[in-house]
Amino acid sequence: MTNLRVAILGATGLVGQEFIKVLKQRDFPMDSLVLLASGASAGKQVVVDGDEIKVHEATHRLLENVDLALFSAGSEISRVFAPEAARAGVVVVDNSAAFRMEPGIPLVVPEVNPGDLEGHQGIIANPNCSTIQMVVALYPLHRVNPIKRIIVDTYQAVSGTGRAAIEELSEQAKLVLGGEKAVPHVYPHEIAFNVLPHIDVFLENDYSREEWKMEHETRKIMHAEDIRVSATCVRVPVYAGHSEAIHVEFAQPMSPEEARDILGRSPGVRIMDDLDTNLYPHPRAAAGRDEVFVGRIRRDTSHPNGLAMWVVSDNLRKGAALNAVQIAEELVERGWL
Ligand code: L14
Repeated sequence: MTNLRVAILGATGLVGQEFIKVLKQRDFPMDSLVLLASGASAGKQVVVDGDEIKVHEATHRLLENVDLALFSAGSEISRVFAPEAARAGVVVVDNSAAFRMEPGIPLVVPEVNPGDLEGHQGIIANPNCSTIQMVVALYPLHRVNPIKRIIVDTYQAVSGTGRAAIEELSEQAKLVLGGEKAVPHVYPHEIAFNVLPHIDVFLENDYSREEWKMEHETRKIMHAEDIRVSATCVRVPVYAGHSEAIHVEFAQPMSPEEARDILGRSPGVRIMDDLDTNLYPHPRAAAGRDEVFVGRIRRDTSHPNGLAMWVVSDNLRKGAALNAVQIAEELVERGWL
């Protein structure tokens, strides 16, 4: 197989930068790497392996000269560039929410539904960060004991929002420690020393769109239209790594030992669960890592068929860039790219 010409759209953003790192770390078979971004970022230099690569303004022409394009520049940009690139024969793995729920567009987590890539039409959607880590942890259990209902509460890092949010958390933390008042810009309220039950916009039914994504994307990825999901998505003053308290109701009872046994053999999962030594996942331990970490696995005392668990993963890696690159690797392996 010949090596691929790869483009990254949104190359200067947090996920864009993570794309570059992950491609390099995994030795992705590429011949060339084109970095694209908005006009505002064009001309910037990005250092890759000691080499400076110039960032170009995204155009249809530049995009159409590659085999694979990884997009993370927001839904609007994806809607402008992805369909045309796909028509020109480029395979687009899109990290935005633009196409995720569109029928016929695969929404893929390689550990769960790689077969959905078959017959793709050029656009493949990368799921939402909170959804990815949840399905990696739950799908192996669902396969042996169907899940009926999921109640999930998230604790999401500010890096999901982007660089401005990271800066806002740092600035506000300094102000608050200095006894001064912080004025919020990125979020509607202070995020330093605070938590906000608000991610993405609020919808008609009073859930947020992030909560809606966890419900609908989970069903699509797991091919489980009957699973009921209720999420509360919360922003916390953490830089990297999303955490989730998950309560699952199965068709039949499942013991914590069985769940640990299954998850211990599941791809992409790492169990961290030893209460005697205070071993459980937390964002500072998960940041920069590839795995979905699972701990605090216990019986849900509120339901005979219930389990409770705590799931943590790096939202920019498995939650975004790593999952997208794994999709591309899967396509290469199966000869679908
Ligand atoms: O990919 O953390 O749908 O504010 C949208 C919300 C990514 C994270 C998505 C956040 C998410 C983002």
